[in-house]
Amino acid sequence: MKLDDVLISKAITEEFTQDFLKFMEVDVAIVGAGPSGMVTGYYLAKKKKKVVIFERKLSVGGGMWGGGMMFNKIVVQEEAKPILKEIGVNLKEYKKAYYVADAIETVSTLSSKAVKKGVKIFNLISVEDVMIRKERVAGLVLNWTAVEMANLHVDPLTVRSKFVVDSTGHSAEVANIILKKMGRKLLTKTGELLGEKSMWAEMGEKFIVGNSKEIYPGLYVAGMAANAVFGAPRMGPIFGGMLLSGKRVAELLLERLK
Ligand code: 48F
Repeated sequence: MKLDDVLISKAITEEFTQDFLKFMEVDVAIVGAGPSGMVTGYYLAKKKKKVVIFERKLSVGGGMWGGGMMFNKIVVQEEAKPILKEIGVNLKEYKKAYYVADAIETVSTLSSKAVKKGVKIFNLISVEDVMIRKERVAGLVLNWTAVEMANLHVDPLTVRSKFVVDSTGHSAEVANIILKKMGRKLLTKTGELLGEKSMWAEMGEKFIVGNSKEIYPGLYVAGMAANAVFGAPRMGPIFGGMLLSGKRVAELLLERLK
């Protein structure tokens, strides 16, 4: 078969553009394709919601690839086992109620299942701002990560969504945008972003699901960002809370989208 270089280029350009146009107006726009964001997306797409995830980096998976200190195993507790079972990740019971999974298998299986359920993931795109309409978050403002890295003076583009999820991990970037850029209060005790506390697996995991909720009209928070917003501890390489948090936010959003 004779290959035409330009035809290959046209295929990529046309198909990407079609996808990008299709996902410019969605039910839920998720910021960050770490474990919590991908689980949120998976459970929303399972119920046929239109979901897009924007991921700054080349790869999805956030902080999961490296397990703990680059030993690429993750630990999950009993409560999160059903999520990994449903997704199809192999688990080994290490001690009663402590399960170990391969980090690479977990990220690759989770991203594959999310995408196959209908979640659209755009990588290499950074969320740099939000669209606020009628005192609620109504979409995201995007730019290429390469533009951000090179500090180029290029204007962004905007997508509209019924809801936004901040699953950007420790940096809680969307929450920070609301606070710093808009100067508006979050739905926390003080209205401020309370900041994550030092590592404590038990407490971090205990609080994360309760912290996974709406933090500004139209904006939900999932994963480590939830503990950062509400001043709870980080939990290190136990990932059950990330998965449960993602599922919780999907459940809350499914109620709102009814
Ligand atoms: O950090 P990350 O994995 O978040 P998570 O789902 O999981 C946290 C754990 O990995 C770990 C932990 C568990 O004990 O504490 O840290 O809460 O994934 C966050 C993703 O968001 C992307 C970032 O590149 C990463 O892949 N991200 C962050 N800011 C932006 C973004 C942004 N402004 N635009 C797009 N993507």
